[in-house]
Amino acid sequence: MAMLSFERKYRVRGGTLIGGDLFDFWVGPFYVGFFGVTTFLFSVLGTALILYGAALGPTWNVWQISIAPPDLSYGLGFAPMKEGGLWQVITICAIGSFISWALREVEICRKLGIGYHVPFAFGVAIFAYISLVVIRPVLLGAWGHGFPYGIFSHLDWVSNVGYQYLHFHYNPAHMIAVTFFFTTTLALALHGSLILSAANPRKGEVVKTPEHENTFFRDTIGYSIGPLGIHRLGLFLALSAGFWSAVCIIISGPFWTRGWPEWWSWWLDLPIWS
Ligand code: 07D
Ligand code: 07D
Ligand code: U10
Repeated sequence: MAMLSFERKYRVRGGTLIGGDLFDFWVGPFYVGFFGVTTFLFSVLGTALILYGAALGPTWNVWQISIAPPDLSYGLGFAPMKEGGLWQVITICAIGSFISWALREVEICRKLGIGYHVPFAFGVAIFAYISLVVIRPVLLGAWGHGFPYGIFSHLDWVSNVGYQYLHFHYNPAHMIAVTFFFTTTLALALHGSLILSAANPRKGEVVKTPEHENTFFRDTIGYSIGPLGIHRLGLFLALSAGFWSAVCIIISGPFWTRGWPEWWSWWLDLPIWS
């Protein structure tokens, strides 16, 4: 079925989580829905506040614009707008718009009768963000532990927090997360190349089948995970990367305050060496 006639067939009312028929319509290609409206409102307000913060700040250089969180001395309280309150409201807008976006995805899934895999996956990214700006700051007792909203300033934050623990590569959860990120790209490279090799042949040649794909890996490594399996694996790898990232930063500070290299002394302290 051509895309346009498929869209006509599925663009029917129903499946909304909230608001009934009220916002159950499309604007051009975009489905709106109650959560489209909340996404829109949160993102317009958040963006406007970033622009306001930039207007206050010393520069219009996009690389250097930065909205800093409050000073640590404000703890978990509200700070005045110009001293980090802006960061706090922008954080609320960001969380509001990310969660609205995920719920709008859920409504679209319900209309289409497909699973909730995509919003679930986005939920893991949202969890990673919330671990940085809510969970860890709350566990450490100050919003000032969140990262600043600026292109280069957030890189400075990552580097500073990394060196605060001496050598962040020794964080075991960071190792697991990094390994999952690397494995995700390996899996996507293998999958993308395999599909193109079979499904996009040279002019005049026939398209090959999933049997060809299976056989390639059986011949090469003795096992094929199969056409559905590789997508399950890809999703697992990518979500695990995000999940272990959240773990690696939540444990840094709230559950381990010394340098990460020192964590490994449990190995030297094993009774079997003495
Ligand atoms: C390709 C999908 C499209 C999304 C894009 C990002 C904005 C920000 C706002 C100036 C893959 C749009 C960008 C809306 C503009 C203002 C106020 C996704 C794709 C193109 N980072 N980070 C980047 C964010 C964190 C780190 C780039 C966001 C953590 C490192 C971009 C968040 C840590 C490097 C960016 C976030 C961290 C980057 C490219 C939120 C650990 C780089 C991102 C909300 C996770 C790279 C100059 C990209 C770079 C980079 C955005 C959080 C580390 C500006 C929105 C605090 C080490 N980050 N980041 O392609 O070049 O993502 O930086 O959590 O090297 Mg970052
Ligand atoms: C948080 C993004 C969420 C995004 C959302 C959506 C918009 C809309 C609109 C485009 C999690 C945003 C959408 C804004 C845009 C339009 C229209 C994703 C998030 C919800 N590290 N490290 C990680 C590596 C070092 C350090 C994670 C590698 C050094 C710290 C990952 C190396 C030191 C932190 C990772 C390396 C250090 C991390 C990041 C190599 C510094 C974190 C991925 C090869 C000296 C962060 C939860 C991630 C983390 C993190 C990889 C090196 C410090 C595993 C490969 C040794 C302090 N590092 N790192 O989390 O875990 O994505 O955050 O050297 O906080 Mg690291
Ligand atoms: C996959 C796949 C598969 C496919 C696929 C894909 C995965 C089975 C079948 C999909 C993959 C791709 C297409 C490949 C490329 C994708 C990436 C590299 C990922 C990164 C993506 C991007 C960088 C694109 C990001 C674009 C976005 C998020 C769209 C932006 C949308 C809007 C601004 C409108 C949002 C709609 C809302 C909020 C709903 C409500 C709508 C309205 C109220 C009306 C419309 C309003 C507006 C247009 C104004 C909106 C303004 C906003 C939000 C604020 C902006 C701020 C200001 C400065 C004002 O597996 O195989 O093939 O294809």
